[in-house]
Amino acid sequence: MTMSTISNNKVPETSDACVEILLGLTARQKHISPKYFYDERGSHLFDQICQLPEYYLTRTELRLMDSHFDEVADLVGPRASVIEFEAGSNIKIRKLLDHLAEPAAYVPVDISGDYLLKQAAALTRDYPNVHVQPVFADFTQPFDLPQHPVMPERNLVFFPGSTIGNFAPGEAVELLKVMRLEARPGGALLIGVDLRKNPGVLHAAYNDSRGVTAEFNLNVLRRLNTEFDGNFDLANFSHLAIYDESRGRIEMRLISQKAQRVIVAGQEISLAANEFIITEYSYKYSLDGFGALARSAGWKPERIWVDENNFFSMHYLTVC
Ligand code: AVJ
Repeated sequence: MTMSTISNNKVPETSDACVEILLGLTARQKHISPKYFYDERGSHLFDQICQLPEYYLTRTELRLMDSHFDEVADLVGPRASVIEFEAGSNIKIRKLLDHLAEPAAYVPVDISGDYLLKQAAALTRDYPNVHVQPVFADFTQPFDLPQHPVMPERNLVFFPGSTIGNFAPGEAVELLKVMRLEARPGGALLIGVDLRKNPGVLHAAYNDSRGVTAEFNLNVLRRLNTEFDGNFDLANFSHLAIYDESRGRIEMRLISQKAQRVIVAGQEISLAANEFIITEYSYKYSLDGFGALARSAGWKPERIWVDENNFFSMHYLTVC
């Protein structure tokens, strides 16, 4: 199998991760990056979240894809190279490749190697005419794209799932600029964006009645214990997601149930009773708000699809 990978891109090392985690846990407002959610157990819990009745995001986006990928395929045209930022859901990329006319290539970009390679191998098997070439890179920085045997007619950056919501608006603009750079002149972006809505709906989606989101949130402490020599007692923390309506963002918190000291990566961290660690922001946008953000990063909005409840949106944009 010819699954060589592009190696001149910058990939973070474990020691960088330790520094990042300790900086976050010693900051005035303690925080841990949401990217640490997704170890094997965390990815499994996220799959369970996607099945929850309260978590409308995945289900709604998949329905938008089923209804509108024919139209997307017409807009994209033949022989596109699909560049997926963060090798995410197998089912979404398959849906897209199934609709596009003679897709030339698929380039999943991610920092986590194992999953990337497994997924790429399965796609190579099932899509023999698509040149599957994973890239290990931190996609918040520009990276090198591989060459393909069939010259793609356009690059299509694919970023489903409203993962853009994990980035604060300023960071989101920077990421959208990297996407525009990688898409190159003539390129396009297909992105899923969760919308602002009734706070009750959002609260339920991130504080589900079965406690799966709580498990998912607490799992990050378990991961710090196993991978970064931590001694967090998970029983001493509780999950809460709050919606900040003025900022349009969900904030995931782990609340310390008592004053306690914890060791992680050789450093002692003290937490006061009720002090919390922020583990994730999930920004929600209005259609106009996201449009303005994308324009400021050099994208031209072409088409938006929304479900009947105005819960979730899928945007197709082209390089200005
Ligand atoms: C994968 C970032 C889109 O923000 O809804 C789900 C992650 N966090 N439940 C989101 C998540 C809590 C999810 N994203």
